[in-house]
Amino acid sequence: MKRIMVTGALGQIGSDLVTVLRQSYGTDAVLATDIRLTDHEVAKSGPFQVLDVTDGAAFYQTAHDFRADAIIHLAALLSAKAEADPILAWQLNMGGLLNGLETARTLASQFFTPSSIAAFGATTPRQGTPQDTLQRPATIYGVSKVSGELLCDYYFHKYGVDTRGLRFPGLISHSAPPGGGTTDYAVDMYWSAVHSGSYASYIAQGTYLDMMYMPDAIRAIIQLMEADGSKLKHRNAFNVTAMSVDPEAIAASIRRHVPEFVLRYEIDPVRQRIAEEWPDSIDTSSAREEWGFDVQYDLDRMTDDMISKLTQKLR
Ligand code: AKB
Repeated sequence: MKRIMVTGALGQIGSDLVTVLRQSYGTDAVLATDIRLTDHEVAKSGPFQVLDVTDGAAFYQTAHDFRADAIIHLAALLSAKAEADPILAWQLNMGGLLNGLETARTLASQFFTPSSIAAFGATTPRQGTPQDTLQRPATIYGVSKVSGELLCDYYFHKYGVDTRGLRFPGLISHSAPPGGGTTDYAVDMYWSAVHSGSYASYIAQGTYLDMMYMPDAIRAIIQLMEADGSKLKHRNAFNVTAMSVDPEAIAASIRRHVPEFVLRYEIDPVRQRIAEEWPDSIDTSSAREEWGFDVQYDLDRMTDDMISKLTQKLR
């Protein structure tokens, strides 16, 4: 049976992913790790270990002791937080990744890590952004994502490590709040719609970004990890998305449930600049052709589920 170790497991992706992995592979077959122990359900519902991914010896020892066949490395600083502390971003995002890859090489484990639409830049085609294209990002987060993609490909070609990755758009989830991203305005908008009926967006009207609902992101990770490696022409990392939206489009979708919802704008120049560097909509044909990527949630279906789940939480 496959044994999977997850880093950054108490974060936005990890919280949902570990729950689904434990349902599919068995509770004891999935080790959740994070920099600190909190009273998070994921830490209480199965194996959990505190791990600082920048400590290479600890990374290796944890994976070795768990006998991990696969490592899903999620621990990283997101775009806005990274821009506020570029040195820490580089040390965590690249140092942690290198430790993960070295561990996977030594233990012959499969290795997954997410990339992001941040790996593109202002000179990348903005509409229908191809899988293979110009990648010259100007944010430290973007620089770490492109470097990470290249490093993962390097480990695959040089050492045969089975590395796989996805370029995630903004991910929207009702179960865990995001931390320090640029696309997080979308999640905040849903929370605010249910809690207060109004929201001040830090991203401007007309700024289109790719987004995806968390259940589709989790399915995509598992589908790619289970895909036949011999059929993959790309590895790090595949373009994936479900929708291209601006704040007004999300607000209109929310108003089908909360008609009085008010959307205002208080633009944050840092996050607006980051968003303007990212594509409007990316092309997912390589992911569809090479391993059958598909999604179940468009904007309205996602909104229906988000509003229903968040309203249940309020009761
Ligand atoms: C962020 O906004 O930083 C992330 C991402 C798109 O990688 N959600």
